[in-house]
Amino acid sequence: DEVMVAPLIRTTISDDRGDEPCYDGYPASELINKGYEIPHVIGLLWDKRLISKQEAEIIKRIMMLSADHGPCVSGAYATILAACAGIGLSQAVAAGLIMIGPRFGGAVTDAGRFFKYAVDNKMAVDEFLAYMKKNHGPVPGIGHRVKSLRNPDKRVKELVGYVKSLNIKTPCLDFALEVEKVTAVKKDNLILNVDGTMAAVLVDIGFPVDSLNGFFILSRTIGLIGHWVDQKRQESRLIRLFDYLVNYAAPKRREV
Ligand code: Q5B
Repeated sequence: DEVMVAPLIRTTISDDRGDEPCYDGYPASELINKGYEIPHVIGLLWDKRLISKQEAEIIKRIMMLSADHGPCVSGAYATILAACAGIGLSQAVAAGLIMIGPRFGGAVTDAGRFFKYAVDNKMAVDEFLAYMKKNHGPVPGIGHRVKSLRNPDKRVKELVGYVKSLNIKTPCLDFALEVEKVTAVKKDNLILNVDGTMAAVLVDIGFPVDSLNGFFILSRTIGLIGHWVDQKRQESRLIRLFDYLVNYAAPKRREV
């Protein structure tokens, strides 16, 4: 006898019940055989649309430029620390991913949200900065620990230059660059950073704000896996901080 049950979940992006998965209706085999690439799969699974060749090229460049930024950033460092403690790949990568947040790498969504808010509401830069200061704090997508006007971020220049060369409308990117002009004068490391640039470009090509951190998470996972494999290959030892790296400010040993 057939029993009717209410569905437990509802999905609108993929279906694996045939002989292969379909992404938003497109069979994976057709996508691979007809010249589509990873950015197209992202477009189908994150935004339910088959993106254009030009949009795919922009996404590919974003991913390549943000795949890794060396061992010293919070994410890579956490993965390396975990790898050296003997932690397995998925957990060590998860440790790195957990670091992606409002200060490091995870400012893409909010940068996109606020730049879009400013553009949609036709805000002037000064008005936007005052609004952010009053209501939200540091502007996501602005500022970098080591990059500055004197030490520019080549990734940002490259992406901006490429997108600008396409002669497409980029209201968010244009606004973000105007914001940088004001903030970087106040303090020279308050530049438009990689999170903010990705965000503005991705909003300009129509990606939903909520998907934006996904671009950093996905790309940086490539680097985090690399760091784990690298430590494994070197048979690296457990890391323990040296005392001289710590400012011991606790009270000196004393009698009870
Ligand atoms: N101030 C990124 O700051 C950082 C301000 C600001 C207004 C701002 C900071 C920030 C927004 C979040 C963001 C993405 C924490 C960064 C990334 C990927 C990466 C990483 C890598 C990679 C750096 C000192 C003074 C204070 C602040 C003021 C700072 N930012 N004011 N709007 N946005 N940005 N994150 O150096 O008066 O002295 O109290 O939160 O977009 O993560 O390579 O490392 O690929 O891996 O730590 O590129 O900018 O300075 O926070 O001590 O601030 O500047 O209010 O003012 P710092 P702080 P005051 S890209």
